[in-house]
Amino acid sequence: MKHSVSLAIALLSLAMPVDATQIITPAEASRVVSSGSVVTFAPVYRVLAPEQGLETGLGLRVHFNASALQFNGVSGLFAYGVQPAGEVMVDTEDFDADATTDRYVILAWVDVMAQWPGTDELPLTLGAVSFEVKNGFVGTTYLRTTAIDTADGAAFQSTPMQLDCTAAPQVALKLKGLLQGAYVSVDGLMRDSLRSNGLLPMSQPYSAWGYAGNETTTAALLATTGADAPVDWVLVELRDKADGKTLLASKAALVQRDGDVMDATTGSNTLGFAGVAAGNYYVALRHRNHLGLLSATALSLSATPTTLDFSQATTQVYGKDVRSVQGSVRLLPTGDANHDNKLIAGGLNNDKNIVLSKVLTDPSNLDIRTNFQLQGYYDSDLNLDGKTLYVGLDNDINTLLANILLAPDNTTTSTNYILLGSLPASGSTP
Ligand SMILES: [Ca+2]
Ligand SMILES: [Ca+2]
Ligand SMILES: [Ca+2]
Ligand SMILES: [Ca+2]
Repeated sequence: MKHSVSLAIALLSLAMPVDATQIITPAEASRVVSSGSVVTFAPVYRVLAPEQGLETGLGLRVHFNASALQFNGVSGLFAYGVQPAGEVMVDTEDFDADATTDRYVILAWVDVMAQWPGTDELPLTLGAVSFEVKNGFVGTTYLRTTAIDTADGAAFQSTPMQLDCTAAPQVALKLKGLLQGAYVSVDGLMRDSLRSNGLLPMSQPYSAWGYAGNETTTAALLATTGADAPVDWVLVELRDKADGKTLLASKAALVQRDGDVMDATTGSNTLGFAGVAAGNYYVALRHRNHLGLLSATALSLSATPTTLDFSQATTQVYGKDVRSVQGSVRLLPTGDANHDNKLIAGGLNNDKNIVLSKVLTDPSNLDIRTNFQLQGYYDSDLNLDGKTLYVGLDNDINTLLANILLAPDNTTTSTNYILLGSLPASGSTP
């Protein structure tokens, strides 16, 4: 391994085009992370060069602070000319002029024909260097890159990645819930049509509810397929153990096809609530157009994750159990297009008309047809298939109607029945 790295360094000393500038920037410029979380540093390569940007290669040191970060390994290295990754070295010479970054690892690519990187598709992500934030480290640290050799006039520029490390959350939760609108019983999974149609927003959509969080997700997580593919954004709330109404903390997250709620940024199925002390809290799971649920009792939450699975029949919920029954699983009922915590199909404030008016008033529905299909990420898309549809196959109304007609207390099977959600109102939001 050492031999290859030495070879790489030697070969990089060969002629480089005069005035070439090799540039490394991190895929993410900065991140807020907590103790124990995994950080990926992905160097992105560009070049400013007179001769089509072709080089003999690139040798990088990735510098880090060993008091803050544990080096985990390197994966997904750009293949052309890649050399085996070196072991962790002590930065005695302080190549990056940052005394706090006391270690480095070497990544190197070499091409004796000086055709590197062998592609003109720049910028190029060179790989992923993985670290874990050490327990107990709180503060700011940097991942910096320096070049092993920039011989013969080639210049090197790099931008560090900034990590702001916070204390590990004192409250962690593993939460699960299934959304009826998206649930496909033959699969036992929810559909991810919003994601696969590119409709799922990168930022949390609950600002309209007065939620001011700045959660965002990543292109990599939105590219996930299979049972862990993201279905939609949900809102998780911690409420006061005294009444279940007083909101104490909120977090927007993504729910996966199998119902696991994941951190939108890291993809972890453990949700941490920064700045919340361990203790007893009611836990709510809410969605844009489904009735929300609250835990039956205040749960004891601590740094060790507490599990709450609303999809299990054995999991009790607060108030009347309004969950939809599908075989052995339980679902958050869909249909609350105007999010007033009620499902109404006829009369004042009904959800059916929200869907109808959304379809009829869209400017592209020139003929004002009731069977118009409106593509997009809208609360009126009650089955989360990426389109709002009032009548016809896969319309957004039938499940809403069924939830009302089949409600256990709707003894007269009336379309005017109002199905009240069981989630108690908190503050200004229903
Ligand atoms: Ca250093
Ligand atoms: Ca999962
Ligand atoms: Ca409603
Ligand atoms: Ca739909």
